[in-house]
Amino acid sequence: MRNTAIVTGATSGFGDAIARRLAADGWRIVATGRRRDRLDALADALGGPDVVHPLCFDIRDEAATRAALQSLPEGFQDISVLVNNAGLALGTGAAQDCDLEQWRAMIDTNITGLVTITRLLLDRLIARRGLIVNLASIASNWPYPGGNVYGGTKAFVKQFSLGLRCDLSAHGVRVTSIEPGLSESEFTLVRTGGDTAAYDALYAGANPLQPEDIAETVRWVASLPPHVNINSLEIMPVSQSWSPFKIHRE
Ligand code: NDP
Ligand code: 8X3
Repeated sequence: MRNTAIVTGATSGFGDAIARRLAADGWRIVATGRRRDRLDALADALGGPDVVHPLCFDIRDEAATRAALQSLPEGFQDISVLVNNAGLALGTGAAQDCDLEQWRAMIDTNITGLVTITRLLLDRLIARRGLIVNLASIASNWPYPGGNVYGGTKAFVKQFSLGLRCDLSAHGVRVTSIEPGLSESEFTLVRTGGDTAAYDALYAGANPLQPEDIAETVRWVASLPPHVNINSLEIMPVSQSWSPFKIHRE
């Protein structure tokens, strides 16, 4: 009997690669996202309904999230790994120029959606002494211009992960915050509203992380012995490092 992992945001980027990598390791996958055609294609690619169960819902919608989890067929109900990957950034502008709707969408997705599905699955994860892997970001740790609310949501994800550790350690549930840096996916197209020139410029010559790099990290975390917890893991491409503090002069 295969163990079951749920991967949110499995329609592209990290989530798609994580689902593929865990399935290759023998996991059953519950794959979530809003784009049903991509979920169905992923299921077909990974061996059909015995291996992947697609769940199409908007993670910002609590009722839809509850209904989706309640609809899981036998064989996919005993979830022992939750990969909280669904998330997004919207905009790169200074706070004073930002659209409040975009701020709300990031908070509703990256914080409220993540917290909701986590709470709804905690009993199952405790019952199976499971694992929660949360996709935070280098933006959890380092501020940058235009990062404002996105960075705030990812700092929440990291701190929520560490807080969960405190509450769940007595139940044998492991929690890991993964904090990737520059990574090539649809993330930048979503953030810029489909600006392919911005996408090309960001990644040009940078040899960024690829979704498969993050998927391999998640596979490694999931394969560790049950007494080992990776608390947080910051990952950058070699090309990315730090700059000096900036100083604004009058
Ligand atoms: P992608 O844009 O490629 O994938 C994002 C995924 O999230 C998609 O599957 C999308 O599915 C899902 N998603 C977004 N909003 C919702 C929603 N409301 N309901 C359900 N699913 C949703 O980006 P990445 O793979 O790069 O990003 C994955 C995670 O990693 C995010 O949390 C991101 O913040 C984080 N991250 C990304 C980095 C990067 O540079 N790429 C670096 C560090 C962290 P759909 O649209 O079908 O609903
Ligand atoms: C995505 C990485 O640096 O664009 O979380 O915030 S960054």
